[in-house]
Amino acid sequence: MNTKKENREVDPSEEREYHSPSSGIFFKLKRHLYRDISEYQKIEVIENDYFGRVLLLDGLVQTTERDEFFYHEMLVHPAFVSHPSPQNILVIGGGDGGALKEILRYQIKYACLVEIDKKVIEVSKEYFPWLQASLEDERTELVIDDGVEFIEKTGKKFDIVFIDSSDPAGPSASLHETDFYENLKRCLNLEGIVVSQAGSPFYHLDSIKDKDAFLKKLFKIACFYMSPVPTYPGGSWCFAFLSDDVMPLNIKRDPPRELKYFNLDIHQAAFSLPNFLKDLGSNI
Ligand code: AG3
Repeated sequence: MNTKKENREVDPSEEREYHSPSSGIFFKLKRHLYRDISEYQKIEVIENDYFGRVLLLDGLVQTTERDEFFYHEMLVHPAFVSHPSPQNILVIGGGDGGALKEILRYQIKYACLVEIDKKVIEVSKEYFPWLQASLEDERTELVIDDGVEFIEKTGKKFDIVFIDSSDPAGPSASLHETDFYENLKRCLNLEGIVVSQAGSPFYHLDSIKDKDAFLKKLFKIACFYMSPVPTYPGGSWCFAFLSDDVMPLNIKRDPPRELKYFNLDIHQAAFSLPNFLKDLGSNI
């Protein structure tokens, strides 16, 4: 998480994300492709020799061409292999389109992408080629709206909802709160699943523990799983799997063959947690 900004050196030849006040990740700039401040946040796309194009929102790395598959495959496929019949899918956030690209690999009826910041969509369309293709798919609907408001007013119900937010600050903050998840339950079909990104098990443990406490009150099945994501703080990331009916380790289908990271062995292993996360208590 981005903490204190004082005393931060600025080197114009690189882009940095601080993970603590004294450590973080840097990218040497091949060039700046885009940099502007939207109604909601600072949006940047840079080019780096190793990672290719990198999208940052308010200075936080969201996705890179080279390692996006870890995060997007692990956000999407665990729910798809465990749901009995996923047809109507919702993504809140995820304006870069990486999650949508994974969802559209399945034979679904409808995928709705709700992104608050239309600038993120415009910029991602230009710099991340998979977004344009996913938006052109006839099963996709793009809605520019605040995810919290969309959930409050929609009459639609979904089989799987993915919360592809940024960290709990700025426009994403409310997507990490109890009220949002409470409302979300109304939009779930029977056997519905919610998967949300939950932060770094190393840097954001307190926030993961808070979430665990309120999520277990709301969902019968509420557990975390983990995946490496090389460019995120700490290099590994937590996801929450939430449902009243569906057990994640009860596999219903094979994943697509063409994936780079996810397979059924990885799925099984991802739900095994290190000791410092175990006291969260799994209920699967
Ligand atoms: N969603 C998760 C981004 C979290 C990154 N946090 C950070 N770098 N501190 C990203 C959206 C990708 N579709």
